[in-house]
This record gives sequence, structure tokens and C-alpha cells, in this order.
Amino acid sequence: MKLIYAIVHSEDGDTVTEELNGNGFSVTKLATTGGFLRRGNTTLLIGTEEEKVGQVIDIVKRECGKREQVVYNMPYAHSGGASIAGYNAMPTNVDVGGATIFVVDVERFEKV
Ligand code: 2BA
Repeated sequence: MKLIYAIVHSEDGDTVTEELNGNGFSVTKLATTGGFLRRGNTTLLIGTEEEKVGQVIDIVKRECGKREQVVYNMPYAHSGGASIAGYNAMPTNVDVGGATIFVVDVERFEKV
């Protein structure tokens, strides 16, 4: 048996958990914090048989893969009070998603 730790962006946590559950995998979802950026992320614990690890990783890749998203930044308003009315929001491409995955051996698994 293997235990998979998948650290994903918080915004992907619910959809990937639903998809894993829908495919018969049990998931424990933890609210975690990245040590470097100190932002919230989500860590999923998935215990499964060795032969199903590939299927879990495929689901995580599909639901949490890196992709670009367009965000609209409002121009910065100086404290002088100039109105931002009439300015267009600036579209910017940002990277979102991505997952960090660890697969470890489970020495013993019991439900009591
Ligand atoms: P990623 O490498 O995609 O990592 C995303 C999150 O996954 C990390 O959040 C951390 O929570 C977890 N993680 C990644 N690798 C890990 C590992 N070897 N052991 C345990 N947890 C791990 P953050 O720590 O907030 O990092 C966010 C992003 O900042 C990282 O994205 C990476 O691009 C960058 N980063 C992290 N540590 C760095 C460092 N020491 N120097 C430069 N950049 C760093």
C-alpha cells in the first residue's frame, strides 16, 4: 500500500477531492500553509494500492495542472485622489494550479 501526499492550490482542492472520491479513492483534505510564500494551500492524503497510484496522479494532474489565467488588474490610484474612472483594467496572464506529489510506502494499514 502507498500513501500519496498531494499539495495543491486551495482553489483546486474541492474539485480534485470530488473527482478522486468519484473514482473510488478515499481522501483526507488538510488546510496547510506553504513555508516559503506563507499562503494557504491544500494537502490531500490518499491511501491506495500500488497499482492505482498512477490513476491518482493522472486525476491530480488533470484537475490541478498548471495553466494560465487572465486577471484584470485595476490601475493603481495615487493617494492624491485621482479618480480611476475611465481607465481600462489591465489584463495580465498569471500561472495558476500545479501540484507537488510525494508517494511513500505504508508499513501497516488498519481500520479499527
Ligand atoms: P512549488 O515548488 O510548486 O511548491 C508549492 C508548495 O508545495 C510549497 O509552498 C510547499 O507547501 C509545498 N512543497 C513543495 N516542495 C516541497 C518539499 N520538497 N517539501 C515539502 N513541501 C513542499 P511554498 O513553500 O509556499 O512555495 C511556493 C513556491 O515558492 C514554490 O512552488 C516554489 O516555486 C517557490 N519556492 C519554495 N521554496 C523556495 C525557496 N527556498 N527558494 C526559492 N523559491 C522557493
